[in-house]
Amino acid sequence: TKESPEKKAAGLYAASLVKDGDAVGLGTGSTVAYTIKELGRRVREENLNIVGVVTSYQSEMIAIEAGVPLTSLAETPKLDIAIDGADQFDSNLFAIKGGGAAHTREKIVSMSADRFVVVSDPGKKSEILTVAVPIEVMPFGRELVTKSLKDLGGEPVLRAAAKKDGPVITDNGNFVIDCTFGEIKTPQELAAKISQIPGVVEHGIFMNVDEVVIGKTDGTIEIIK
Ligand code: DER
Repeated sequence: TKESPEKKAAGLYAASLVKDGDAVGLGTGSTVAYTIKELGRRVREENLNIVGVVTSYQSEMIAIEAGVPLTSLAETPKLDIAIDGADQFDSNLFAIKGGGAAHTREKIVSMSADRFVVVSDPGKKSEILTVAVPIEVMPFGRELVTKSLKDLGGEPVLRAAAKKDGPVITDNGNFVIDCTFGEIKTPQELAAKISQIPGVVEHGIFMNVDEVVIGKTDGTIEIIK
């Protein structure tokens, strides 16, 4: 993928927040990939002593390639910091995640951490959340979830795979439905309603973001807390 100075600036800055001895949640996507690679460099060159918990096959492959020592939530249930990207965030730091279909493990990891930092770029900042909400769904419940989302005023679309015939299958063996709701003025209310639908594994509305690091094209960063 081509270099993005904004994503790189945010990713590198977030890696600098990691301290010796930390257990780190390693998110998924192209922005946090910069963070994971930088942590690998710090492990190699600065002898940084950390362990990471990955959130997808993608982050696992990048972390192994970068040389970040890995652990599991079973061995390390309490993390010091989790770092991840997002698809959009609003003025209250509510975020929509799941563009990479990894949001279920991302939410588990981010909720296991004392501090959750989102690495982003200016294009993802929005006064009000408007992008489609990714929802991981048990295939057995797809039809019921689709109908229930329509009853909530959503427009659900089963996520088709790009290089595979048929739907995207997540790392957990499930489908993803992307559901637009127009302007999401009360994300917490919508989150509660979606969570109650039988067959929903997890939705991509995140309400636990502690800070957002926005990278700029000139390599500087802006922090929103
Ligand atoms: O799937 C996710 O939530 C990812 O964090 C993702 O959507 C952000 O990806 P990006 O950093 O490649 O934009």
